[in-house]
Amino acid sequence: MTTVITYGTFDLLHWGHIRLLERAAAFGDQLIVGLSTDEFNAVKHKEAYHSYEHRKYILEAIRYVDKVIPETDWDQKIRDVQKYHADVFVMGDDWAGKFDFLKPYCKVIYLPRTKGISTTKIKTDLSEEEQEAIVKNENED
Ligand code: C2G
Repeated sequence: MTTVITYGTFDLLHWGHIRLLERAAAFGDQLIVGLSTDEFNAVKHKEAYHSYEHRKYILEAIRYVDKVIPETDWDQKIRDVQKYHADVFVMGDDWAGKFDFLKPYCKVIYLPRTKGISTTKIKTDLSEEEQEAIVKNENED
């Protein structure tokens, strides 16, 4: 049994996230996702739209995901790799090199990040569309 582990916020789930999970799962028989808690997101200077419970509910519905565990701090990865006997650690390459300290414990793989989509882009695009609608309505009034 080859176990893969990855971590993230996975807010406003999009196809870039799914591609990461799909590719990560392909490295083994089971995929564990360390999901950032709302409190840890604050540490990462991120504020998720969906709560931890809802992001967990969504991830658990994905065929590539076998288990979701809370990510509460930067220092839990070695403990998690040992606790869950993870053989492979996978992250998008926006994190390339940042988790090489795991190499003595498991295989470390950074996958190319999916271009053209991000949670930030979704929020920005929707905000701009809303602004354009407001301006259009004002011009029509
Ligand atoms: N990702 C991707 N392509 C995108 C967007 C995200 O491959 N277009 C990947 C990221 O590289 C990451 C995973 O999807 O591996 C989750 O992304 P985020 O939810 O943004 O995770 P992040 O905030 O980077 O948290 O301890 C690690 C951190 O918790 C990672």
